[in-house]
Formats: sequence, C-alpha cells, structure tokens
Amino acid sequence: MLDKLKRWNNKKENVISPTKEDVMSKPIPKHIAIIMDGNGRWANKRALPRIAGHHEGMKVVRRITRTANELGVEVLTLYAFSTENWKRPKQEVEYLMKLPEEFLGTFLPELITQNVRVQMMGNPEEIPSHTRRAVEKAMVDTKDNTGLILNFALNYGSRDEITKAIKEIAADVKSGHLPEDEINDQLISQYLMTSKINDPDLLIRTSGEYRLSNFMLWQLAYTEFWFTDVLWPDFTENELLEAIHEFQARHRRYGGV
Ligand code: V0D
Repeated sequence: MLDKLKRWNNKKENVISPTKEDVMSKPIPKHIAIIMDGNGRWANKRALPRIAGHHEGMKVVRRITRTANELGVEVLTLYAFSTENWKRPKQEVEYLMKLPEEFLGTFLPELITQNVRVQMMGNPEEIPSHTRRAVEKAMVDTKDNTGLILNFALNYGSRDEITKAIKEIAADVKSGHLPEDEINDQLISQYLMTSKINDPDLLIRTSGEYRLSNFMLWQLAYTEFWFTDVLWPDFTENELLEAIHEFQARHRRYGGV
C-alpha cells in the first residue's frame, strides 16, 4: 500500500490511479471546486484555435460531473467564466457565451435523469440574455433534484462578491435591521453567493498555475489545495480520483474529516 501511495505521488509516468472503489471506501470531499485552466494552451499545442480548447474542455465538464455524482460529491463548483475574462478577444467571449447552451442542449436531459441540480454564482446582469436564459431554464428544470449540485461560477469574481456583501451589510446596519455587533464570520458567509452551500473541502487547479485568480477567496480559508500540470481538456476521471485520494490521505494524517 505504501509503495502504491508513493507511486501516486510521484511522476506521471509511474502513476497508478486509485480506483473509484478505493476512494469510495473513505470519506469523499463534500464540495469540490475546480479552476479549469489550460484550454487555450491545449489548443495552441495542437495549432488549433483557442475555442477548440474551450469546446474540448466542455466535454470534460460532462465526464467529471458524471464521476463526481457517482462518487456522491454534494457540490461541484466550476470556474467557467471570471469577471476578468471579459478582457479576452470579443470573438472568444462570444464563443464562450454559447457554451452553456450547447452544454445544456445536449446534457440537460441526462442531468435531470441523474438527479443533478444546476446552479450558478456570479453577476448575471452582464451575461448575454441567450446565455442567461439557458442557464436559468436549467436551474428551474433541476430545482427539485436532490443529487449533486453543479454550481457554475459565471461572471464571478471573489472581490466583487465580497464588496457586494459588505455594501449589503452596511445598508442593513444603517437601516437598523442589523446590529453592528452581530457582524461575524458566520454572518458574512450568509451575505456571499455561497450562503446555501458549504465551503469547498478540496480545490483543484489544472495547467500548472498556482494562483487563486480571484476565486472564492473567503470560502477557501480552510480548503485543501491540489494542483496538477495536466491541462483541463486532458483532465480525466483518474486525475479526479488522485486528487480525492490525496485529500483522503491528508485527512487520515490529522485524524478524520
Ligand atoms: C470553457 C472549460 C460548461 C472552461 C470548460 C460561459 C472554459 C468549458 C459551461 C456551462 C465553459 C456553464 C453554465 C451552465 C452550463 C454549462 C461553460 C463557460 C465556459 C463560460 F449552466 N463549460 N463552459 N461555460 N468552458
């Protein structure tokens, strides 16, 4: 077992991934958040346009959603579009904003039968109405589902989220609805877009970048981080299982989840 573990932690060539059964025999992280980086780089390496990488990345979202749901993960939060992403070329942004429709057009029936609930966090106002409509329909159609919550961060930025929360708290204090001395850690959490879900237990970032890039700064305070050089379009169920296995090993070391 120790030998196997070492290989999991070592270089890619020798990696033997844990099986689904392996990771399901131990506590599964309830909430997994993923920064899905490396789609553009994946395309560049193949001399393809960046949008080809985004499209391939979307297919990976489907597969990882299936696996997470099978494993009994409660919440899967995916960083699909940041408030910074508007700075990308107009054509690329336009393409990205068509992906939710394409994704849901083919995948929503399966999400419904798999009992997955679609949610989003982020500022919906700047999102094109065709995109917003598709996401809102998916949220309505899956609102009674009790399985995995598939939470898309769309036009999301953590500093924006915190700023908005602070403004609302200030307004509630000013209007007399909130006594100032009731402001604490828990109350602040209730003003964030994640008020109804637990903080992530595990954060995954692909593509060899080691930054948070304005993602869930408040919510990641106690989260385990797992990084990989694998580009998002190359991310498979095996990488997810490795990340969860590593999470479980860390938790065993300090005695339980
Ligand atoms: C591109 C890799 C699924 C990251 C994954 C609008 C970048 C593929 C969605 C999606 C994107 C979002 C909401 C929803 C259903 C699906 C998505 C965007 C980008 C940005 F309700 N993939 N995906 N949205 N990419």
